Amino acid sequence: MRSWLIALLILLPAVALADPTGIRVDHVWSRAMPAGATGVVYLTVTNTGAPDTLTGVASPVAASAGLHETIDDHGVMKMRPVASLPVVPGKPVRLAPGGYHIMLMGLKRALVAGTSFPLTLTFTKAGTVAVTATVRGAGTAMPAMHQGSAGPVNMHGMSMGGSGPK
Ligand SMILES: [Cu+2]
Repeated sequence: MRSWLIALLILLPAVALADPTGIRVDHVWSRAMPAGATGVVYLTVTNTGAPDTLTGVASPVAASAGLHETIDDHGVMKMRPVASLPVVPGKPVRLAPGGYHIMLMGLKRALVAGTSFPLTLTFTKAGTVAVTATVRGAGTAMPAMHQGSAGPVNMHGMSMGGSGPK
């Protein structure tokens, strides 16, 4: 009886913090970037509730933010905006290098390794979920497309201009 009570007391804070919608976001990380550059955020979304959809992202550190997908277009790696991402129970959605990611356009301040910054994700059912991204060093397994000054800029000019070669 007593141990049952203790267990309940230990569990209570966790229950209070758990999102009733079943959406959980973790492993939220970013890369060190100078102010004015394009930043990137990776994370994992798990859902233990009803099927939901990730429809938007925002962060006070960037002028704008959006969901992106890296695709292999006949051997050429490109990025394109993604309008929404379904988050189905039992199938964690992993935003990771080489696949889905969050792009931070127009960084208002430098992202310094070892620091963190806030980010909000918007879901159709769960609404707005606030998370914290941890900044890792720039050299952490960075995909080629995000390297150098020309990479991200050219990528976005190509993928967003909608005038790519047919
Ligand atoms: Cu991107």
